[in-house]
Amino acid sequence: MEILRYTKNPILTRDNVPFRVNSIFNPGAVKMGDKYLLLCRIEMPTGRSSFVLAESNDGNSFIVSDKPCLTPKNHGKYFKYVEWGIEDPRITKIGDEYFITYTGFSSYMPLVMLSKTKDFKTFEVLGPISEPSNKDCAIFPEKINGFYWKLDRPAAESRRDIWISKSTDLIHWGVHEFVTEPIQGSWEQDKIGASTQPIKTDKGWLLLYHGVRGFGIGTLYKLGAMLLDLNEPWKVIGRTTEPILSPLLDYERVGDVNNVVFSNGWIAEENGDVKVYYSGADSNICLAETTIIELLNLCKKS
Ligand code: BMA
Repeated sequence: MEILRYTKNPILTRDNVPFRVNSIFNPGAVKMGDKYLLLCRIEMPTGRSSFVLAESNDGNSFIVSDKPCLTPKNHGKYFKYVEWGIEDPRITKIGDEYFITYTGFSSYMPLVMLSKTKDFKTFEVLGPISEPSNKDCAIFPEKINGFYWKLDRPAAESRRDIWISKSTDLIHWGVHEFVTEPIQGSWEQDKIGASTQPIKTDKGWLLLYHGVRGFGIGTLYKLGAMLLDLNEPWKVIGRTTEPILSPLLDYERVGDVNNVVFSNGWIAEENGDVKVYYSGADSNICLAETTIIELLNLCKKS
């Protein structure tokens, strides 16, 4: 079963950006006080990506800032790892700081970068937290068994699986362990990767993930959900067998990369509602709405 799309999708396109960009897509999402924030990937006319902030009071209509807030040039001694762009931010609030994991792209190939901020105005770049090739990194919002944990997606030969590792300081990571792999013969058979920061529920950690299947001349990116054990987060205890969002509408079918729904940000409200921010065809920002209960039920059907 698919989750509900917002009727006014897409909520942001490049026409809403007050400066010249090719596209705006794949935002990280978080609530700061009463404000909904999207840290959006913008592909600049050069074809390299940076981030810009968009703000909203209701989570539906967003105003995009008048200039990028984080660019490759802000990366000082790490510039060589992000020279070709920074992509797909995921935001996790820990204490009063927001930790942002994202792809650094360069001739060294994609790796996971980490920065932090308190206000989304100034950012401290902490550096790479993986070797290449790795992407799709999401940090859990609290310590489990005395450690911070992150999910990521190393590219090992032809394998594209989700792995987990732990840390005491969010900078040094180790004890890597395999979590799960694409299900063969299904919509996600070629690659999977964590989409969003995990949300804590009393049944386990909820995670959105993307799955990819290649066919003929193209690929299809769809979204699923899984539930990870609360205390042993490397254990998958539930998983959707069918996608919960697939590219069906024109704004998901046609764009810079056709037939893609991709997400790296969602916001859980205190009442259990969940706003999933996603992009159609790598060319816009859209909203879909669900609840913790619906997601838990969908994960049960595995
Ligand atoms: C992935 C990432 C995303 C992109 C998706 C679909 O590998 O690069 O940024 O949205 O492909 O093109």
